[in-house]
Order: sequence, then structure tokens, then C-alpha cells
Amino acid sequence: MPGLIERYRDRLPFADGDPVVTLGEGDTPLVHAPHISELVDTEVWLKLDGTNPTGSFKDRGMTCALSAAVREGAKAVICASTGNTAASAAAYAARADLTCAVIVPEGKIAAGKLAQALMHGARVIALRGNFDQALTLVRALTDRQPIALVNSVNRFRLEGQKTGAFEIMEQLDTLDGLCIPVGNAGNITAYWKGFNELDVAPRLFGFQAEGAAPLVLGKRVDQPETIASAIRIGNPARWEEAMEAMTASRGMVRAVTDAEILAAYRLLAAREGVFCEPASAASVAGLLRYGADGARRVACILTGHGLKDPDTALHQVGGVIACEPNLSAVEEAVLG
Ligand code: AN7
Repeated sequence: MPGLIERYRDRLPFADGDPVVTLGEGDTPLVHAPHISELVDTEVWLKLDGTNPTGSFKDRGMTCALSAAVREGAKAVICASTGNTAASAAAYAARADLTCAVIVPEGKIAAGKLAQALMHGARVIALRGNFDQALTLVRALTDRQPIALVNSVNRFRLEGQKTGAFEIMEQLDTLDGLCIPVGNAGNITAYWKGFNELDVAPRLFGFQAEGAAPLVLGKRVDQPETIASAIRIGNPARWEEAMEAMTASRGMVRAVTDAEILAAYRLLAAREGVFCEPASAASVAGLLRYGADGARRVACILTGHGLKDPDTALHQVGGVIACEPNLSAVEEAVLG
């Protein structure tokens, strides 16, 4: 399957012959979730966007952001990130032979994402501050330096991410509701754009972590906290657009606790066979807590892969069973 720009060129701001930086992103599985469907008495589908090349939905936007950067003659790109954007920017920059710097909150990003950004050759800067401070600083820096900003304030990111809506509607004829985690609020804004372009209007149910829920509270959170490090964001860049999308679609933005996020995270892995990261599980946690509100067919966006953060996973589950290398010991270990 070709990458997103080639597949959707007629709906993306790229002409034939423009440079394309791709890793074959998109075309991710949309799978039915029988167990969760039964729990909420609604038909529930899971969009496995963690199966993108670098393990998150960010690749949809990054193919467009990096392709546009190359077209504009940029030599370097930069982003602030809670993890996934950094890994994705680093990979696509490596592919395009551009220099990349990423600014992440010190000690608050998952091991898998640090490993990716470093392996792809990015300059990784650990800020003694949070994501919101990092984003403010990179915005100021890119005003001074000729470096392309590839956070979702970059419009090409949203153009790429709207393709998630296209893919869902190619597979399902109708959709009543979309459950989606909200951090910097770029993805929910992009989905709404995608649905609008198709003339469909599922209700958008956005979910934030309780300790990082500025849209729910209606005010900035100066010290956001949540186990879901990807959405540990207190001042979303796409605040107004996201609120408009939820209002226009007759949706809602609501909060889920870390305990609810972790319960959904375990349930998805143990009952549906889907290992996503904690932030992604916020979409399912919200659906389980608040119900589908009359929507009969719902899709949950599972934005990132569980392998990003093995530390959080290993804290959630029982340990391994040590065993001597002989048959009776193995038999006992296996049968319990
Ligand atoms: C798995 O990587 O902000 O509401 O710097 O990694 O569009 O911000 C990540 C966000 C949801 C929220 N799920 O999306 C970053 C970053 C996962 C994420 C979100 C993120 P937005």
C-alpha cells in the first residue's frame, strides 16, 4: 500500500511531482471489539493507529509536515513532544536527510520513544519543564531561527491526520460517534476536518486525563499530571478548534481518571488482544465510564502502540514464573 500522500493526493495540499517523504504510513486496521461492544451495548470499533511505522498516529501528519518542509527548502526541523511526535519527526527527518531536534519534558517520556528519537539521530533535549513550556520555547525559537516547526500548530500535520477519518469511512458506511484522547487537541481537530470533507458528522467524544483536563475545566492547567504521559498537556495549542469541533458535532469533552485509563489499558490487552499505550486507552476508558450516549456505532482511536512504554505495562501485571530446566518443573510451572 502506498503512503498517505500518494493515496489521498487529490485531498491533500501536494501536487504531482512534489517531494514525498513517506514510510508507508496509514491504512491501519479498524477492528471490531466484541467484548467492549457487549459492555457498552453499542457496536464498537478500534482504529489501531499504533501500527503506523513509528508506532503512533503522528506519522499521518509527519509525512505531510516533512514533505512540505522539503518542498520549502528547510534544512532542519524541530518539535516539542511528550514522546510520539519526537519519534515520528526524528524518523521522517532521517528519511529526508534533514537535521532534527526534539525537546521533551525531562524524565517524563517513555523509554521506547527516547530510544527511537536517538536511534534516528535526532538531537534530544530534555527540558527541565513540561510539554507546554517546551512548545512555547520552540515556537519562540523558530521565530528566530530558520528551523521548520513540526508540531500540530503546523497546518500540514492536520492535513495528514485527517486521513484517519477517510480510512474509517471507507470501511464503515456510517458512524455515530468517535472516541478520541485529547492532549494538544490537534488530532480531534484533524478528524473533524476529515469528516467535514466527507460530509459526515459523527459525534466527537474527546477524553482528557483528570489531572490534565484543561478543556474540561475551561482553564489552563499549569502543572498537568497523569500516568498517560502522552497527554500530560495543560494548555492545548488547538484549544478553540477542538471545542468548536465538539460543539458542532454535538459531542462532549470529559475527563477520565488514571485508574480508569489503566483499567481500560489492561482490558484492551487482555480481552481484545490490543496493546495500546495508556493515553490511547483514555478513549475506551471514557466510553466505558460515560457510555455511548445513544450512538449505535462508535470508533475509538487507539493512537499509539503499547510497546512505547513497557515500564508502565510491567507495573500493571503479574510477574514471570521462574523455572528449572527439567520437564517436571516446566510441567508444574505451565499447569500452575
Ligand atoms: C498516543 O507526541 O503531543 O490531542 O508530543 O501521543 O493531537 O495532541 C502526543 C499526543 C493522543 C493526543 N494519544 O493527541 C506528542 C503529543 C497519543 C499521543 C495524543 C498524543 P493531540
